[in-house]
Amino acid sequence: MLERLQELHDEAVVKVAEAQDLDSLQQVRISYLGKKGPITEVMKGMGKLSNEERPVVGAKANEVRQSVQKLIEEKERTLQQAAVQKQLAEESIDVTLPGRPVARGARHPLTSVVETIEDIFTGMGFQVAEGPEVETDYYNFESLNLPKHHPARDMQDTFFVTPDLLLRTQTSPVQTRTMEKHEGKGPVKIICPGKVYRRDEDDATHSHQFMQIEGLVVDKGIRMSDLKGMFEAFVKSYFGEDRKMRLRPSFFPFTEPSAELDVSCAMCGGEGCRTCKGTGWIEVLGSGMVHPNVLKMGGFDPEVYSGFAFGMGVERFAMLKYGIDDIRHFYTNDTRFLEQFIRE
Ligand code: 2NL
Repeated sequence: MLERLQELHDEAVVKVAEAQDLDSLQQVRISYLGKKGPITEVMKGMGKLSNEERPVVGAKANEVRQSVQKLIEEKERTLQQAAVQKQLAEESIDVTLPGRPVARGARHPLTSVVETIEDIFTGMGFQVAEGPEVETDYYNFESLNLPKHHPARDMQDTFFVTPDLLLRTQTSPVQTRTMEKHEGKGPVKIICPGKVYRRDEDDATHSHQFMQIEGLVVDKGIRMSDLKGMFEAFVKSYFGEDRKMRLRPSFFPFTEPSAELDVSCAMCGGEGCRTCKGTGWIEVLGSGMVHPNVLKMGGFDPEVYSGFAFGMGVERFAMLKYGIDDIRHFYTNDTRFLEQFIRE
């Protein structure tokens, strides 16, 4: 019996060593230590033994049981650890792998231009003012010295919503609204960026919706030289120190006198080329001294106050800055166009 027990022990040692996973180890446990296992069988037969033999065989049986039990437990721990290691290896994340690229957005070029111009003017003490895109005939035309049937209204073919409501054709109504709020007391120093609308056929240089930035300064003693000095600072800041500027007489119903601002052509340095149509100059904005009627309608006494105003097309500035040849690129949302403005 002692030999049989030793045999069983040695067999079990081999079986435990062979078990490759927890399931087969469980099978080994059942077959050797279970109620119907061979060790139990041997122990059942112990009744037939003599009083001398019984404790010896009993002790051996227990020893074998405990030894096998211990081996199985050790093996179980090893297999469990191996299983955890395997799972960790399978589920591990390689933190050194490069990430999947994320599609980056870009500021729209018109937004960039508006922000740049806003920064320059706020740096000179201007406030940014905004107002409605659906305007009354009064604020869009009347208050700007364009009474009904004034021929200059033809210059701006208009989208009407009702006979009295329209999509603003310029941002000037924001300026007259701001003047009203000041109740005749200066200074007013604002720029008004925003969308405006005109009934134009869309083509490479025209759009029925575009963006404008207008500026207005009203105070006591404002003169044409103030307008010129401010333009000098603006041109240097936006276009660069090396650019020259000039004012050229012009006409607008809301300013008198009126002047257009030209900047020397960056392409040819003022020599004359295709971009500047051989003149050496690029027209960038319209301006002038605020017409006394406009001051009056804004609630200011033109005998006491004076002012200057200017207006520029944002698309034109962006086209000059980035060399864009078709205004429609700004509105068609072609990502191949927009992606070119992603900054690192
Ligand atoms: C242009 C010319 C201009 C103004 C806009 C203005 C506004 C008020 C009073 C007087 Cl409230 N003037 N705005 C003045 C001169 C020119 O715009 O060619 N814009 C694209």
